[in-house]
Amino acid sequence: MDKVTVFGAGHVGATTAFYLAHRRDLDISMVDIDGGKARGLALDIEQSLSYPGSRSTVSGSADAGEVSGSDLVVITAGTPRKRGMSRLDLTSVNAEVVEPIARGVAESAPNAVVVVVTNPVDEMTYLAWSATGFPHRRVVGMAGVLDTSRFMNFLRNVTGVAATDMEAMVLGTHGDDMVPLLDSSVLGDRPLSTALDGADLESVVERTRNAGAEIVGHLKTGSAYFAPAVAIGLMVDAILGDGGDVLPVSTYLDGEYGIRGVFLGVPARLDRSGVVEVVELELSDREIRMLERASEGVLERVLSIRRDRQ
Ligand code: 2OP
Repeated sequence: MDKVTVFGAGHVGATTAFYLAHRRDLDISMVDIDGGKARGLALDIEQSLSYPGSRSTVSGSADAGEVSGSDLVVITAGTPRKRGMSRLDLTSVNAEVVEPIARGVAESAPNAVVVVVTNPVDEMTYLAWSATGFPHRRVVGMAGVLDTSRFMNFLRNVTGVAATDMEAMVLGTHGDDMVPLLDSSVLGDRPLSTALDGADLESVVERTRNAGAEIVGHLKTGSAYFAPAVAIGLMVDAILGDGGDVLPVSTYLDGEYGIRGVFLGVPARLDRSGVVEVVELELSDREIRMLERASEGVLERVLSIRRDRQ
């Protein structure tokens, strides 16, 4: 059975462990600085598996060494946003959490694929990659699947078209430089940019960009977790299922889309080795320009994090 370790037993980590335990037969370890919380939630999750018939096992601990032997690691640990905060406001506090976890993963689970969820995700993915010393392909960030899921949901609200009849994708950063593909996405059998009128499309894009903040605004002290957990589940399926699925993920670009040296949301083919290839879609000029702008922002922020942490 594959072993997955989830760092963080907060809402995102625990919901992810629950979803994964039901979805696939896995040996799941949840690690949290609050070991009691991780243990209690692990017991609860494992006790939910009998009737559905999942053979997964779930354990919880404060010991980061539990990651040993993991095939896949999901890092959700860190502080979530509170009302009025942007994801970038979390940079320094979450860097302190993600870096040591990543170093521990490199030591105890040197062959694992790492999925980073902690925000700001594109920057934290870079930090995790550099702290592990792993090849780029084995460290990916989760954002595009979540943002695309939200985008499709808002499109469905406006048009009534089911998500299964859309081919849509959101690339770029998990933040203000999110790039919902308007020219390259298809709704039914029409390009998105002609299927909706300008004002409707603009409001769907705005709502997608602010979807995380909208939820934080309602919850006041936490952020979303159901849709993030399902998005993580899709990535875990793609990686452990080894089928070469293409998903939008934050991955290292080495000249693809004309961008180099940053982790950014683009479509990538995933298997058990991580990212097999970045898939270069034929984007419109404006989509490419938006991706370039997004990459410049991430690069600037990563350089400033590196300066701060030297
Ligand atoms: C969100 O967008 C938590 O960043 C995550 O809801």
